[in-house]
Amino acid sequence: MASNLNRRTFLKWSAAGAVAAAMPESARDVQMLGRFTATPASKKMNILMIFIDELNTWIEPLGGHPQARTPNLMRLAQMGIVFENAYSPAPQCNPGRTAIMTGLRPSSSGIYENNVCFRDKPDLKERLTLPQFLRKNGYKTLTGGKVFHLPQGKFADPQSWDVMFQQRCGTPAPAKDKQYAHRLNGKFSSSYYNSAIDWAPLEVDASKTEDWKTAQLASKLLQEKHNKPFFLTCGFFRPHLPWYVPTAYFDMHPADKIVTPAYRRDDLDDIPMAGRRLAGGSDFRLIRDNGLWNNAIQGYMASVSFADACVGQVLDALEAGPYKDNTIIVLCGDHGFHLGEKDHLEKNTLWETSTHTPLMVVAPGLTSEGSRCSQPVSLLDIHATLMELAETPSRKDIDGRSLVPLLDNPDKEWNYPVLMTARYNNHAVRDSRYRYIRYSDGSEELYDHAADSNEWTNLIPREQYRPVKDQLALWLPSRNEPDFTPPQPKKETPK
Ligand SMILES: [Ca+2]
Repeated sequence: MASNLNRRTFLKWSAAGAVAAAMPESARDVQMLGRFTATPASKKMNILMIFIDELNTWIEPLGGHPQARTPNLMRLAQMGIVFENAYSPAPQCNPGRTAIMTGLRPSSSGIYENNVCFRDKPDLKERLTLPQFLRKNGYKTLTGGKVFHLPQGKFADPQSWDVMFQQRCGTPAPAKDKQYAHRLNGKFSSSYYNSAIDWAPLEVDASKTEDWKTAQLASKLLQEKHNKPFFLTCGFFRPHLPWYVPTAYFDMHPADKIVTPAYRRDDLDDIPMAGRRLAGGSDFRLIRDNGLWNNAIQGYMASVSFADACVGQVLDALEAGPYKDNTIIVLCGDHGFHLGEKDHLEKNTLWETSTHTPLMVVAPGLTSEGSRCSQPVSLLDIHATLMELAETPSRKDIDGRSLVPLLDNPDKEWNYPVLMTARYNNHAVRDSRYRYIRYSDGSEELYDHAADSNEWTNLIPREQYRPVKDQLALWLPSRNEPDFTPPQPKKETPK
């Protein structure tokens, strides 16, 4: 949709922009922070932000799986920039999303788990989230589906939003007799997995699902008149487990033709116990040993294609509506997902597959159509990026850095390795070549993606890699905020 726009069209939104565009590259960098300060609120860009839960790189724009069918994500990729190496600040929903929205990585906030709401932590009770900060600076904020950890209740952070247009997400479960056709429930490693690990085609129309309704409601809002610039977020729950989506999406991925990812039976032999513990039980082996690997992948890929169709509706509405030329689009996952790699079916780990996730941005006039950036970046950076694009005052109390220089020039030198955290004091540092992991007990992993994109060989025992490791270790956080445990409900004492 930005087809006829160019960088200067974006810059016209600010008075400083006209000056900046005429400057040499280096001077423009200096100017960058100041260039968005002069636009009145009524002329600011709108922002549409789309989250897709547990979306790994198995999408057409990232080529993580050769059979991915995601035409709408491809279409979005062609409209702007694809970050080929974007990573989650934390490989779980709540800590990852809390980090993006509060601007604080887990080691700064103390939010490491799914069952803790950051508002319950005294020092974060009044923390300004990204939508709240945008609101203070002239934006109307709207949300639907899963954006924070849950779409309703305190986890949805009602104080962040002017409008909560959809407080449900996902798809319905099929009839009881269609559930758990794999006959493995009861055998997985936790009650959560026994309930959640399932896949089945749904014999219901897509419009009857909550994710589809989220897309429809967002689409409607994109057609309406708003008296302020908007920050509209919508979050699709699929491809999060369980993989229940309409039959048509299963039919797009026949199980008997599925290509399974690269796998080594002895892959975990060189991984420290702390790494295996983060991965949890042997749930993947149960699936593989029962001949169900292809079927599980079919469920995941069908769910990804379904989420893609939801995104397509929203893009259609934006393009057909009044905001197509003045709306920034950000689309991201929240973390990655293993489907057999490293004997794992889930996320939670500090490996590439758990943390690598899509990030695409369309900033009309700033990003170039079909551009790609290979620099490693964090989803945490979205916070500072959107503040800059929304021309808010800068904020010193956030982690992450604005990606605006990369939106402008994807080839720009960018020497900022990305930090990822899984539970207290377990971290990974990823630069453009290596991944270094250090667990809280001091055990380590190191992988060279130039030679080993599957992370099969832990290089830590090889002395010649010590300088690489030492260099990456400099990026580990100096502060590890203690793990926040929420206040427990008071037990009733017997009378
Ligand atoms: Ca290995």
